[in-house]
Amino acid sequence: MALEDISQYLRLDKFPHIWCPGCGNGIIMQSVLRGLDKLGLDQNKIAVISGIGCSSRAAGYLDFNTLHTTHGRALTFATGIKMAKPELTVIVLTGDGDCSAIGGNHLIHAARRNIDLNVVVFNNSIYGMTGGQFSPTTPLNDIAATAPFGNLDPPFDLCELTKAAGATYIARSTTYHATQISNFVIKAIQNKGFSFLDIITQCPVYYGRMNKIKDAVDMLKEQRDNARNIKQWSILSDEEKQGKFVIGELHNQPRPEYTESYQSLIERHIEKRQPSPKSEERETKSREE
Ligand SMILES: Cc1ncc(C[n+]2csc(CCOP(=O)(O)OP(=O)(O)O)c2C)c(N)n1
Repeated sequence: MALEDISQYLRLDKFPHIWCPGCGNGIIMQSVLRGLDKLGLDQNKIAVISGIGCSSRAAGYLDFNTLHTTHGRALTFATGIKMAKPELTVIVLTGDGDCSAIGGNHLIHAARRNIDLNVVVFNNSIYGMTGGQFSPTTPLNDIAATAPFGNLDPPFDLCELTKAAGATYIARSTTYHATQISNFVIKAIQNKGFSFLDIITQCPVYYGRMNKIKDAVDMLKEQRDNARNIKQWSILSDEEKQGKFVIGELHNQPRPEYTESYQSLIERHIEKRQPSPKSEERETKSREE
């Protein structure tokens, strides 16, 4: 099947991109665009916000309203934009470090508010841009530039974290399952509330090399072999779950969205302050006197 041409969403003058050979970031970026293309949204009504990191460079390559902000602060800028212009579809492209280390606080509070943002985490389990330091999603005992003898910090499950914090749509996929990513992007945007997509991706140059995985293809094969759909996952014992992870739509439970609640608060307040006919009469009288 021929794929749709999605070049109208790219700033082709910004290419070549900075990503290393074998990096999964381009697969995620393309899958996001394919989801957006299927939705047929007005390109000028989409805002893409990112922080700092290899993954966050994606915003610069996309021809929407874009902001490439500061490390860990993508969600704060995105929140401001959504509050000021709730009619926009706001997408946050971020890394595991950007959104769950320095930006972890903003992540849980944006989820708690259920503000209508669509977060796509390029989860490569490492700080790619700065040379392979461990991140909050680096698996236990894996090697990183800052953990040469193995990582001692137990990793976050970002889907469990955002579920506990209050996100209303949560899904996980991998760069091996690219078409699934596009479908989740569509569902995320259709959810009126905080949507969170945890996309497992490969960093062959830092993570792969330090952990003795031969190349990007082997990393993709690991994703294929270790991913379990929800049904398969549900029958595994804790022991069988070791080294594996669940992919699929993990949570979909709508509740009131923040910008809508904010708008109705304003309207309720204005209504309360409407002058009653009697007080208007009194005012006219006092003006006439
Ligand atoms: C305030 C601040 N602290 C630290 C940095 C350095 N820095 C830039 S990107 C980055 C980590 C990026 O990791 P991640 O968000 O996982 O993205 P990746 O590069 O792996 O895609 C760090 C620590 C910075 N730019 N600003």
